[in-house]
Amino acid sequence: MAIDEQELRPDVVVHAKEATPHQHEEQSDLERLCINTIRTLAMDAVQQANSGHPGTPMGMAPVGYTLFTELLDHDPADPHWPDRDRFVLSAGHACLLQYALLFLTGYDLTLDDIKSFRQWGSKCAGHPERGLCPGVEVNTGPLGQGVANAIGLAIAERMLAARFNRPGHEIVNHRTYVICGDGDLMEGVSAEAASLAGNLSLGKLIAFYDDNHISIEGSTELAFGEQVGRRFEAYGWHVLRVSDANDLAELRDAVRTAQAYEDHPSMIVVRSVIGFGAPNKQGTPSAHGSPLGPDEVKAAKENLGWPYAEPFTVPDEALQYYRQSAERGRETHRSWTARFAAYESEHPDLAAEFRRTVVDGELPAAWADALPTFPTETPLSTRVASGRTLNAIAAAVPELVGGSADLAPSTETYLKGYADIGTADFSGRNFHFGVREHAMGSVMNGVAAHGGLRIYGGTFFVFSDYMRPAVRMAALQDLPVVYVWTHDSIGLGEDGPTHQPIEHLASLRAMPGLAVIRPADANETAQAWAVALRRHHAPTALVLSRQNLPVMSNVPRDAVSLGAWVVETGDDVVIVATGSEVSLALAARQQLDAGGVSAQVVSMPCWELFERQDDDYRTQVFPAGVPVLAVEAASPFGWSRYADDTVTLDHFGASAPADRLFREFGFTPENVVARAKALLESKE
Ligand SMILES: Cc1ncc(C[n+]2csc(CCOP(=O)(O)OP(=O)(O)O)c2C)c(N)n1
Ligand SMILES: [Mg+2]
Repeated sequence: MAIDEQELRPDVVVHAKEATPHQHEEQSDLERLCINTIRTLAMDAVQQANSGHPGTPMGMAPVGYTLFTELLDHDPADPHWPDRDRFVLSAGHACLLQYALLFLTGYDLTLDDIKSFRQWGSKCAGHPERGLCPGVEVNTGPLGQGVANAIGLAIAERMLAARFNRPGHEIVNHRTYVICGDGDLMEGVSAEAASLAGNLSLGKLIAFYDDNHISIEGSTELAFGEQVGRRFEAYGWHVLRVSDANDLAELRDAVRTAQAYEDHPSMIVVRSVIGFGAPNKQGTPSAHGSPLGPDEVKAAKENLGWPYAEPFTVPDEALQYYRQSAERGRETHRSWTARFAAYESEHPDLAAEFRRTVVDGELPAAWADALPTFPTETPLSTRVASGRTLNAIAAAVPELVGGSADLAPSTETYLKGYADIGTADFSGRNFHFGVREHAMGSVMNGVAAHGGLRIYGGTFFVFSDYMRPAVRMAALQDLPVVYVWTHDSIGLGEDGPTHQPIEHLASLRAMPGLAVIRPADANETAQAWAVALRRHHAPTALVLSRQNLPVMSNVPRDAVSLGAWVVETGDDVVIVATGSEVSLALAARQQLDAGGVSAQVVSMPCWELFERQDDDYRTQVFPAGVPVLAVEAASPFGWSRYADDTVTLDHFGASAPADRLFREFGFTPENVVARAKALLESKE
């Protein structure tokens, strides 16, 4: 049933009266009990924590119930089973919906975990956390990103299906479900990603939109009166509508229809009532994000026909039903294991490859032999060196896939000789993310969270700002994604200050868990890729030059993994630089030498990795008592950690050829020499 015009009334306002609960004929007593178990757990947990969001778990409880007991192919005993369906609660604030369902269906989560919701050490954190709570595929909470993560998960499924399935052997074949709310769909990132998903004709993805007409400040009419379903239809999604979340028959019918359409993603717009059952608060923002209060909890339980006075009551019949429902997924898992064994005997090499990439997430043996060494004769930009490295290792690392936000020719991110990922075609390796940096970052997170692929994404470094929310989520979740950020400084020249990063290095270095690598030349760049791919549980940023840089001959094999290394030794002063400024530091060293000053030049591609080195190594790089001058065409912020003075930029750039900008802003050997001498004098 396609959405029809009359059903979409932008002027609908929910009145509490309209939302008065009724005993739905469509629900059996057991179904109602099971659904109300979610609602009461959510109310009680928020009440106990005195913090949290009861409203949406209550409103969407029937959807969660149907999804977890009838739709999801999942095995609570093995949350990592590779062919499980994926579920993302993009509306992460409603996490009690997910926690209740994970506990009830038998994941390694107890009622005590739910009782300690939002407390120190609980698996039930304030928002769902991957790795902390079994069954949580991705961290959600920053609204909108979960939708894009789900799209990444669904893309990974199609890509792995294209790689591994063979006639008669469908070993990758699962769906991705996402629950999202008004806030998710107000956020641009969900629109960016949904547009991409539509363009890819990404079937096997079903989104439930919790159309409750309420967000924190009041009715969604305040800021979000559009016809969301229409918008998704325009993106190329199938849009279906369920007029009442409590109508399980309508819900099942919509899901069946959505499942049957595998040629496009589906959105089921579910009209629900936030805080359903709470007589004085349902349908209003006061049910969104604070405890209902003891009186309202009591009234809600009465209103829902809940006979148990004790908080956190889980009726035996309900628990039993939920636990039994998991048998369906367990059976699917068992049959998958048997099917995988048959696949393994017919296609042993593919099965081994599946185990290596999807199950173990390991790199192939000897892949690093494919890493190139660049000759010193020809200067090369580090972006070109990155592109050549990628292409050199592509055959050896088949799980390496990626693309760019419409900048592949500039970011050098294209894998030559490999197909594109296009409409309903997922056999290739090159993504076209479109000009959608935030979605690119979030889709990358979904692909990485799925497992089986190593993904990179590129854009200009200055637009890392547009990706940053997703970068933070990658770092928070230890996801092994690689950012290829080129045009890394005023060195990009003519495009001017809008395109010239200044504060980006400093701000990204401040992000826990992210390794920011700014290689000085082509050989450091090849090593940077090796470091990035070996980081199986953390994101890496490669910050690369547009302009050509001299290629060094003496880069040791561990130059990048150590974070910093001594390019030339010296006694009087250390000049530490990164990226394009390393060659500048070397030129300054020569002039200082002629003037009788002995300078040590340090290339410091990665602060984060240097911080892990022992004191011995650190004092080789920065000998005690020797003054340090840092040279970097970026903000000085942070350099006081290592340096006594800096040649840096504490203002924006300008539009001009790069050479002129470097001269105007003091990035010349002469100025570095003068500043080094001044530093030495100040220390005398
Ligand atoms: C990016 C982002 N901005 C703001 C918030 C804070 N926030 C949490 S829930 C919410 C309202 C969401 O409304 P909706 O999705 O309709 O959820 P409902 O009130 O229906 O549960 C806001 C603004 C957030 N979590 N993420
Ligand atoms: Mg809402």
